[in-house]
Amino acid sequence: MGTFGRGSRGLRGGRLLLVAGAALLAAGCGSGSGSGQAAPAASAAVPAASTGTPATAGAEGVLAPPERAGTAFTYNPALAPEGATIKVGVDAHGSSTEVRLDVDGLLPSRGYAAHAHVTPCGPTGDAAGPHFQNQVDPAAAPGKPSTDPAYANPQNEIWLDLRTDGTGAGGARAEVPFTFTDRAPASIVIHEAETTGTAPGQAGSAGARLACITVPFR
Ligand SMILES: [Cu+2]
Repeated sequence: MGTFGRGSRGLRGGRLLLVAGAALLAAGCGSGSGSGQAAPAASAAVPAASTGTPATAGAEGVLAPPERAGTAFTYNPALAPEGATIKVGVDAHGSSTEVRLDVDGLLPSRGYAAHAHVTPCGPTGDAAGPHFQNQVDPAAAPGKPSTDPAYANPQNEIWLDLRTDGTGAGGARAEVPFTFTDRAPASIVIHEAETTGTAPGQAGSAGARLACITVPFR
């Protein structure tokens, strides 16, 4: 009799299963970065397939044209085909943040520049706004993006340039030395250029916006 109520306690972990999928996305790199740290207690509720640190936020979507897109948009199906999958995992580690981007179904053996942007995706690529910057470039303004390497760099922004394999799959991982408090990015944009510019006056530039996924970063 005394044991009657105890069997259901494990149900408390059910909500954690929602984040388990995102954790698997982040685990794709297999870097094992958390090997020296004790696993959070919450991981006990995650099925044995969990192999990496749990992602604290993220999103997953299938590219669709704007008129049918919900989370993941393609603005150029020739270069970012409809049906391609985009996955983003966001994981805070103390004072730094790891962001992982995984794609499948893009063009094979091609580079794509990608970054975190400040607003959610919308009907056109412009909707995502400029790049998220931890320290905001005071010289930037609407229609005049930051191109100063002192601000437009992969320590102050989140750059996820990747190169696909022969099947169109690929991924990138960024670890940046900041977390999100009052401000956070809201999307990842995939650009036409194969890599992001770094020279003065071109830093952060990567050409037309091909695709976008709206991502909660916290
Ligand atoms: Cu960008």
